[in-house]
Amino acid sequence: MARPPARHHTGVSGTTILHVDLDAFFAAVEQRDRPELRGRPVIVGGAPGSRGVVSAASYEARRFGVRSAMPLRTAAALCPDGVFVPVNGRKYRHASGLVMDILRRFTPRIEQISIDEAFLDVAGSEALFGPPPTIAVAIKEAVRAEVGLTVSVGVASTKLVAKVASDLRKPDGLVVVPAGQEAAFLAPLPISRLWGVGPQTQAVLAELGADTIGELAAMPVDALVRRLGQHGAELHDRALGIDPSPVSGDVAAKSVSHEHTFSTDTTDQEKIEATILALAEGVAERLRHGGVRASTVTVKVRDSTFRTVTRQRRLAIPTDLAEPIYRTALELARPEIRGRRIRLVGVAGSGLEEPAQLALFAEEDPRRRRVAEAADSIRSRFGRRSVTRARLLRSHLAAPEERDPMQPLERRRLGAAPAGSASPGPAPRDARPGGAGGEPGRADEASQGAGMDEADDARGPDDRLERDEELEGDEGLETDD
Ligand code: TTP
Ligand code: MG
Ligand code: MG
Repeated sequence: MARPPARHHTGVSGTTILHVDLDAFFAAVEQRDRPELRGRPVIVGGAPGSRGVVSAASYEARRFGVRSAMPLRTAAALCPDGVFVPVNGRKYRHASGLVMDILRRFTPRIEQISIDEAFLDVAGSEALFGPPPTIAVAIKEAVRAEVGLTVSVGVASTKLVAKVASDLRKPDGLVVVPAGQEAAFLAPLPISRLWGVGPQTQAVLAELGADTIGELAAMPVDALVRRLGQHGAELHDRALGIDPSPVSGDVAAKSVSHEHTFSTDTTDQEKIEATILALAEGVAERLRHGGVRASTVTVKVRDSTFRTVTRQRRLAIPTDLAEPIYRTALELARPEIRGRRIRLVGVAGSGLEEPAQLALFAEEDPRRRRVAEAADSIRSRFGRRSVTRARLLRSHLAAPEERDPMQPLERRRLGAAPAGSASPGPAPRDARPGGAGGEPGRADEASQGAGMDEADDARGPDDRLERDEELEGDEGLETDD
């Protein structure tokens, strides 16, 4: 795979918006789970004679003309050999969560617009993951490997064009529309592909002589406005691929989080705190790559009885550094950990703020920031695992209790502070717990210990606090190692 371009070259193309949509989603989940249904016309919605409508049709069923929202009876008439299966919402929600968690690895700038699709703005992710088409391929591969489903992806400069693009080569499609090509890309397509064009508008436009998007773009705006009012002007813009709406997702409202389920419930304070450090590092890294800072830190602790508590605190200064996140998380978690067998811990940063808003705030220790940025840049050049805790250098097997002793060379390279040191070392990593508590040496060990990357690499599903909370008790989401 091509080496990611340097940060200052990124975003030049401007085509940083991805639209990702699962293929025949509900039907694909059924085919994944029941191999005998693969290659067959699968219709999700209920029994063929029942009164409901089709939720999803596999691509095999679509050849018979079966479509979503069609009465099941019609589907049965069109496709008598179809396999009709009931809707299993819980299963689809679980699969959807796994996919969204994969997308969140690539950027916190994600806007989920339905159960099976989302927009991403990867402008801040190129240094780490490569140019947007490379990210699209990586997403497709990860979803296939980890969830067993295919997605189609559109890459473009606007949400509108990305969405049209993702739909164009389904299933398993990837369509990239280079900047400047938007209008030409849209021109031959029927107007119905445009957002906000229902059958009524379509009829009016047909009357005016526009069946394709290109014909609409070629019409004088005045004529459209006379006939359709302001909507006419908007449609004209859209026909040219113009869509100013940003990907408005997690940045304003959501959080970046990681959590870890221990392989066996534990009372080992040190192990738990080491895990919290690793989770804080993961959260901080993702904040930096998303170009945002968190103003609130949340910690989640679940014990062996499944009692789950979350505690949160606002920071005086929003941050994208591991240390303040770790320190805060630890203070919040300690009273909840003491004397209990712990099953899971999670750390989240929320109240995400963009740099523009942050000029108001004083910069924290600039040296620490430089160290964190150096680590990011090394990771982006040599891969995620080049600067991280020692255990992660070795394996994807991420159990915090697997604490391989560091090689002396690695220790030097990572610049581990001497035992007892409370100041940030010269290391290219930002998570020096410093005086955050605990005895000397413990912090250093923590830095070698657990891995947030397990949330990324081994257990996408448990990665988000919010959704997990929402679906509390849905053990489909609980992923043990
Ligand atoms: P879509 O993404 O619209 O459709 P799809 O994923 O089945 O097929 P594709 O994207 O490849 O064209 O919808 C996602 C899921 O939402 C779909 O699998 C089932 C559900 N759904 C309904 O239940 N009713 C509907 O009318 C539609 C359109 C979708
Ligand atoms: Mg879909
Ligand atoms: Mg969809």
